[in-house]
Amino acid sequence: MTLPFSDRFRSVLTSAQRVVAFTGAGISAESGVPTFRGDDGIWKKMRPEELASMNGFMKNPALVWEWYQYRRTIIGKVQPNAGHRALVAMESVFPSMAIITQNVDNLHRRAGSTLVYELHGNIERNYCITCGATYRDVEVHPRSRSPVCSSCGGLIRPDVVWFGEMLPEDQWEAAVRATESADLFFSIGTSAVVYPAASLPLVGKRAGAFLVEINPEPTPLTDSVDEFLQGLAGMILPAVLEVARQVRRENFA
Ligand code: BJW
Repeated sequence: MTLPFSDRFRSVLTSAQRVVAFTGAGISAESGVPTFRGDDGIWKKMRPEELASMNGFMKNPALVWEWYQYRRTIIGKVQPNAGHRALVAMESVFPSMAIITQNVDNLHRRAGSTLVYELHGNIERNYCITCGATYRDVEVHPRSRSPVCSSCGGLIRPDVVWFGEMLPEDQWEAAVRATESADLFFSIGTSAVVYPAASLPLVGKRAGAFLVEINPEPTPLTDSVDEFLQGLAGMILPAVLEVARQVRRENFA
């Protein structure tokens, strides 16, 4: 696929050393994982405050568990797609490449990316809200409210970040550090409306990064980016990889 990349973007691809890919639900859409917002998004049918908040969980843990177990089933069946794989392959061009993801689906790690910061947790982990004990697999019985902790009897919840909750400090701080030192920053498949994660692209740009957005639809970020590549991540990222390899070959030949 040949895309009309600007000369400036091609030049940044030639010289960039510190590259960050900031990803959202859109990068996993082509694997078959539903996004949150938009016409086909899961929040067209479900209310986020009931399913992705501590209040919602305390009111109806069984409903929240049903939703997460449903999503786990979907995620367990899908595979990383061409977009995830292109980001892995980019490590051969940009060895210090960092992925900052809002996704909880673990697909970047499953694809093989080396450095992945997870801002909103990981759906494969769970923890007890009372004593903090961690659990990998939990059994959810259809008639129980929620799985409970074998040490203290507290409710177990998925290890994801809900509205009104702080992001994991170590992941957030490492993500900000990578963003502030990036010379090329990609914002991929995110509606860029959920904060504080959505602040990162402009933090990167203010610190000097060339900002590229990949999305089939414009977002609140689009007017501020240096390059808007409109389309599917699974089509555009392999094209970016190809051009990066080509311009670097030409430059170092
Ligand atoms: C494709 C594609 C293809 C489709 N290729 N692209 C200002 C400052 C700070 C905080 C706030 C603030 N204003 C409001 C807040 C609070 C709140 C917030 O941001 N709310 C906004 C919605 C208004 N933020 C929080 O509460 C956060 N915590 C926090 O702020 O802590 C401090 C605090 C503590 C206490 C009190 C007050 C403050 C926590 C946010 C946690 C978000 N959690 C979720 C759920 C995670 C668990 C789970 O998965 O179940 O994270 S919400 C959901 O949204 C999920 C996502 O990671 C996140 C972002 O969604 P994303 O990835 O952008 O997906 P979509 O669906 O929105 O977009 C998909 C995009 O892909 C679209 O653009 C498509 O076009 C595109 N696309 N196919 C490329 N093939």
